[in-house]
Amino acid sequence: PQNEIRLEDYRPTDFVLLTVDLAFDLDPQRTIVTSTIAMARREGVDREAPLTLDGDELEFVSLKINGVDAEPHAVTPDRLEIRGLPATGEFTLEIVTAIAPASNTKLMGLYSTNGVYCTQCEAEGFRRITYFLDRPDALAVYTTTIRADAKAAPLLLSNGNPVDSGVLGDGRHFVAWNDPHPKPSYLFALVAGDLGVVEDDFTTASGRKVKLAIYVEHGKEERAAYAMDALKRSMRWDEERFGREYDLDIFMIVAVSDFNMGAMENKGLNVFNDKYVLADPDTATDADYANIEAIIAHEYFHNWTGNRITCRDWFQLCLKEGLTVYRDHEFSADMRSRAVKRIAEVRLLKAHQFPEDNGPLAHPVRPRKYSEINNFYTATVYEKGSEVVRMIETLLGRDDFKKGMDLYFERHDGDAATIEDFVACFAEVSGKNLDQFFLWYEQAGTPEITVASQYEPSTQTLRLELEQSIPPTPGQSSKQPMHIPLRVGLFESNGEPASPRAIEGIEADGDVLNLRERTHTVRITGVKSRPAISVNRSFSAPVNVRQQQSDRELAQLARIETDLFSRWQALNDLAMRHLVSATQKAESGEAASANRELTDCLCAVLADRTLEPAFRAHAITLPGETDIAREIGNDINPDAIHEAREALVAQIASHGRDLFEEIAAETRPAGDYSPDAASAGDRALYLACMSHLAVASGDPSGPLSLYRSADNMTLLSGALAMLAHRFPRSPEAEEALADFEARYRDNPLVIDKWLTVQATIPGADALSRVKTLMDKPHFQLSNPNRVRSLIGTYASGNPTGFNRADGAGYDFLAGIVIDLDPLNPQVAARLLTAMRSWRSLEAARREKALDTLRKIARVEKLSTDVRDIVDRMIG
Ligand code: BAL
Ligand code: ZN
Repeated sequence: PQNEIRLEDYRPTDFVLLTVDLAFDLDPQRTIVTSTIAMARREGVDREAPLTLDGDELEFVSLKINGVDAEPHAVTPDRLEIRGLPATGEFTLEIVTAIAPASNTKLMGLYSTNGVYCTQCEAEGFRRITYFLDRPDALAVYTTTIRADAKAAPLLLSNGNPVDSGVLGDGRHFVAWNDPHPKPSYLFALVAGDLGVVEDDFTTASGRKVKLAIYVEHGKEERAAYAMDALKRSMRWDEERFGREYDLDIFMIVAVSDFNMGAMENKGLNVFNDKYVLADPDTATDADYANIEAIIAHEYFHNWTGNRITCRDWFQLCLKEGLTVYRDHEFSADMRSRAVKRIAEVRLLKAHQFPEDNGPLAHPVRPRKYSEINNFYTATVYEKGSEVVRMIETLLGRDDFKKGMDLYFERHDGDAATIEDFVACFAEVSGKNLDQFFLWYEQAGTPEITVASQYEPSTQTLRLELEQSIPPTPGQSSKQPMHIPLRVGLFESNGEPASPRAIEGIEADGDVLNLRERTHTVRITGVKSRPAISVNRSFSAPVNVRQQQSDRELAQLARIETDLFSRWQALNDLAMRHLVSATQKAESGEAASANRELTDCLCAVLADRTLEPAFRAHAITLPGETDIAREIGNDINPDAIHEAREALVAQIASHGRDLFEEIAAETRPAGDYSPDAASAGDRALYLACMSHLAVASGDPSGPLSLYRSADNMTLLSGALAMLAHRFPRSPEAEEALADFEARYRDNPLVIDKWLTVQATIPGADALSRVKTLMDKPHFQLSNPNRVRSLIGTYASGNPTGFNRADGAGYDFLAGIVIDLDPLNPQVAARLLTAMRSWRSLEAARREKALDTLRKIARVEKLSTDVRDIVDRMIG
């Protein structure tokens, strides 16, 4: 593979950075960057060793060494090599480069978006600004001076605290910033432009007053109120839960409309995709509010997990990402319902990470090699990385976990650390050996645990045979057994939790069984009746469980489990089982049979008013078509899955019709909109009922009147989706789609919802719809949000529409990827990952998908991003 970088090749830099002074003379076409770096040769390094700095598409202007003009030994847009530097002591380089923010379509480095200059430097964007040691272990204190036209850019922001400002000639002005905390270049940020601001303040636990500012386009200030509230709650929570205080005088967030990622945690100056800042009831759904809360928290939490303690190298990405996702999950669980949050997390993990782990792009949570680091900002590094941290908490218990985190913060503050450093803190405070556990970072693939059970009434003994296996993944054909913390619950025939006398054959800690061997035979005594067995409670480990269980046993668990997550899991398993067999029937042309056990069970949960509405909404939401495909595993026919799922939805809708009427009446929203979790749960349940009622009646007038009367975006977009998906091309659907477009044509973020709803209408027609929408003025290939909303959701959220039997969906995606690649390779590569499960399709589609991938691979000038993905996918 092209330019493969390997973990084992890591070595420290030959030169160390001391301070970095940056001066920007901003101009859209030709910005001049003067970088003055104080540095020194590292002790013990060969006195002749050259200094090689990274660049990317840079124009070199000049070099000075210790203030004297100098010539580089070699210079290209991608690299600057300097020889003859002093053998000992400090020296200064002054490097001048020229860049063109207005023509930077890759949105990496310094670019302009809607008239605002902004930067994105993670992972390797800083080298698109100036030649540098652009790697996470090269830390320095930065001072940044920004000079710009005062009218075009009244606002000049960078990391740290403002230290100077003034007026220059020619209508220009300047602001200087100093960031006292040493940081790597990927955390550098600059923003300049004319923006509105919302200001507030926060007093830290030790009594320091911090200024808070959120910058948005003029006129959108009111839509930043929820983000500000979420920020203050995040700051307080990190103090209370982890003892982490903020460390600068000012914390700033800037919302921009062209952004490759969701957001970026630059020190003191977070830059956000505006989708994750702007919200009001008229334009944002409950899901948008929840995402804003989570992402504001995530970026803020990076201030400690990522910024104060950063990564030694990019292989350690999960050190900051997995841990920070774990922290934002815990924050949301504390702000909302813990069980419902866990269900949503696991749904997301299974929808995104499990397929990644089971396909050609599978990689360990800490990869050992990469050729393009942009392609490793994955569900595995983030979501599985978070699950691994959660397992450490499960193994240690909350107190020791907290002690381990305290030690990590204390010992590594200011460091560029490794996963070994992190795990060692937990081993040390708990005295536990985590060597085998470390395999979670090193072995890819979702472990599978099979559970067989036998109950002997005469001895009141339950025997469990537990076996773990981890499927082969690219580059890892055989795996070692892992240390898996598996929570197991037993429920006696009277529905009460069993209280076993003893557990033998495995190390048990409360309800956690510590699997360490390939197989364990476990004897549990003192179980008075044949129990229902609940495995992987609260999803204690990111594994697949294969268990011999009757429908009756699952239905019983769905009624009696005390762990709410596991109640949902039991229901989901029951539904999944039916859906898999119904898909097989659909493939062979058999009609779907009714499943009373399942529909009764779902209705019982729906009717249980002691359960929170958000949980009941999850409970009656069947596994998605992609989930069913994952469960089936191979020879997937998406049309058969769709048919089977639709048949079950119809059965549930008609069986539960009266109940849906009743619950819809109880949860019908009244009063002013509030984004709190309880109100959102009511709306989720109400919409689920309305959707089933629309199916039961076959009549679009219900969703249309909901659409017409909706006074917030959650209900409005919910009704729009019901109309478009359930009654495509009906006059009612057309009316609502036209109305929505007319109402929100000036609000691109809301138009994104309109694009998504149409891109995900099931069936082969989706492709022509998507093509038509691409010609609308709303769509721009240069804007990542538009591309993801229309093409991304078509390719990854519309299994029947995208996996057309004629392969036209794949060819369409390939065309877009090839067109987009020269403009924005990062987004192009991400789009292509929608095809990562191509090998599990049935033979005809598989052939077509492979043809398409080969077509892309034959394109000569592909970016490293797309080349890496396509090569790994073909394998
Ligand atoms: N560091 C990239 C964006 C995020 O994960 O917060
Ligand atoms: Zn992050």
